[in-house]
Amino acid sequence: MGNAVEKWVEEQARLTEPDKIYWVQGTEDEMRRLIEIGIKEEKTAGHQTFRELNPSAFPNSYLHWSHPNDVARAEQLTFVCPPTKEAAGPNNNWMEPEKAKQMLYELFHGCMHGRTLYVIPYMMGNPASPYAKPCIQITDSVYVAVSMYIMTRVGNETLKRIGGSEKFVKGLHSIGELDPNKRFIMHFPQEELVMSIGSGYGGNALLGKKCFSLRIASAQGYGEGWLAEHMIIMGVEDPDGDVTYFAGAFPSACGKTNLAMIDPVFAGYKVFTLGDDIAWMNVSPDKRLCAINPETGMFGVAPGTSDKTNLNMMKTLRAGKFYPTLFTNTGLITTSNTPWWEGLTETVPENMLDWHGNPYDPKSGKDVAHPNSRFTVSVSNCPTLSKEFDNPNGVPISGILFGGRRSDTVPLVCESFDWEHGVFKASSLGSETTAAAAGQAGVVRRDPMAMLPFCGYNMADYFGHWMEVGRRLPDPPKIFFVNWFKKDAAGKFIWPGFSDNFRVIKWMIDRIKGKVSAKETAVGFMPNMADLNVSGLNISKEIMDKLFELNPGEWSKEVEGIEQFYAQFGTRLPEALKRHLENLKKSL
Ligand code: GTP
Ligand code: SPV
Ligand code: MN
Repeated sequence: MGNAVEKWVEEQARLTEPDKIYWVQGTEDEMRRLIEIGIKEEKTAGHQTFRELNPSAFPNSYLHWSHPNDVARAEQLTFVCPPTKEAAGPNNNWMEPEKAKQMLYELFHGCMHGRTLYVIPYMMGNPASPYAKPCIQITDSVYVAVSMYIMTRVGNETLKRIGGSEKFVKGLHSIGELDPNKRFIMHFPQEELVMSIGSGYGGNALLGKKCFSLRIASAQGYGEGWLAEHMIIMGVEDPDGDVTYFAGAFPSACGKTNLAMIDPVFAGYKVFTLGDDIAWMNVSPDKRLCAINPETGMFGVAPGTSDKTNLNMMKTLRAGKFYPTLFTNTGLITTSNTPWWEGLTETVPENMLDWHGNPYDPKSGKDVAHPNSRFTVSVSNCPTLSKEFDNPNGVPISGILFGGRRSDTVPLVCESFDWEHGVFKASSLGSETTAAAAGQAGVVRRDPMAMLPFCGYNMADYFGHWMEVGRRLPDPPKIFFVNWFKKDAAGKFIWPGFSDNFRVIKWMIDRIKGKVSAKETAVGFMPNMADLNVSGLNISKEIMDKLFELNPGEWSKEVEGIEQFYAQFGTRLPEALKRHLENLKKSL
């Protein structure tokens, strides 16, 4: 018997009984071979592992159609299983760990008959970083294996790093029977172990992403004094030549990827992308909050992405360099052999296959692409990638944004009075649900710090942890709250969004640099209208008022929603949050 990794892999192979075991090395040749395997895999009912796209339009790009029941994160089937239910908190599904494992052993037993078991050694974070973590994922899906190449640092470096140690993150994944009744994504934070069966979809199957880098890592960060967050990281250079780094949390499908590579609408500004989904933030030796992105790819929402809304992403998708680019559950224009999704062009082209692989009938009123169709692409293809991307120490964060999808109530932008008030507001963040998770879309739910589905321990403790981290920062980042998604009575967005969001980012930089004052309101500081540059926008005074309105009726409903959400945490909820809620009630 060899080292701890070999021993663990052998145990998983005895359980899952694959035909073959293959240790992934991470070379270019190997990537090609796995893609070839995927291209040859049998097609069942539209489900297709890989299909090569037109290389002159989208080089090194492949289309994937998943099983139609396997298109989003399955929050109901996701469990976090520390020893006690209290440790998991009311925010997680929990099962007694031994009971959960017994159930999983039965499901995993023999699940890889006739298949290859791929062993994928990978790092989350630059191996040179003190914050990086070595991980091993096992999977029986080539789609997952190829996705891992794009999203993480795959290769033998990890095995070297683990060496004789027993300490590495373990992820066992099988697509099983793709049966929603036999689908589970279960986390065992005490053992740094994730077991996932029955789904090949990103967040359920790429176990380094939400499962490890958020759920398990957040619990580790709680013990070790750091934060694992559902956040973008970006740098903005201003005309003075200063670069201000921001981190920003928005719930799934609420604008992170778009913001991370935003086109600054003003001359003299430049945006540098460091991450679009996950940030690990540590208090550095010089007491600044420093963020790294542990990933190397972007798993982005396709619908709505176009040359008009996000030209930088379109350039990224067309770059197709070393790493392949995957399109999952988009439509296909058969004449050009290129992917298509709602919003890519204004009208639906002819000769379209929908995401099921069926000829598209424009009169059907159905979607061409699944609303949660996505692309998987390497950050190395991104024209705005920051030169600090690989910095082992991360970048110092001066501003943190939180946002959600709110048709009403929440103003375009507002700054918290201080760190603790910011934690209060973030803990009560609400957002309308989206297609990124299975279930009803468009209903407001509380999604603190955009982490409701990803916090791997009791959220009451998480709120306390956020306040504790703030106390260790002599000059903590300013905290801002934004809402790009206010609508009028007809259901139309009243703020143009996308690159025009940069107008709000510029105000934040001015605040951080102490260049402008602000108005104090019941919910925080809001801009003096003269300081928010909306020139060239053709936006009426009425709409501007609406964007910053604090409607008493809407806010009393909001406060009720927060109270209800807080109630489930009982006495575990930090006193300071209750106090801030009382203050808010009074000042409204
Ligand atoms: P996840 O990958 O699920 O975590 O999503 P995300 O937060 O990265 O969201 P993303 O940037 O992919 O945007 C999701 C959807 O919102 C896409 O359809 C975008 O086109 C749309 N969107 C992004 N920013 C804006 C905006 O400012 N205004 C409007 N109206 N839509 C936006
Ligand atoms: C999200 O749902 O927040 C995503 C996609 O970023 S997934 O990786 O599937 O979680
Ligand atoms: Mn996300």
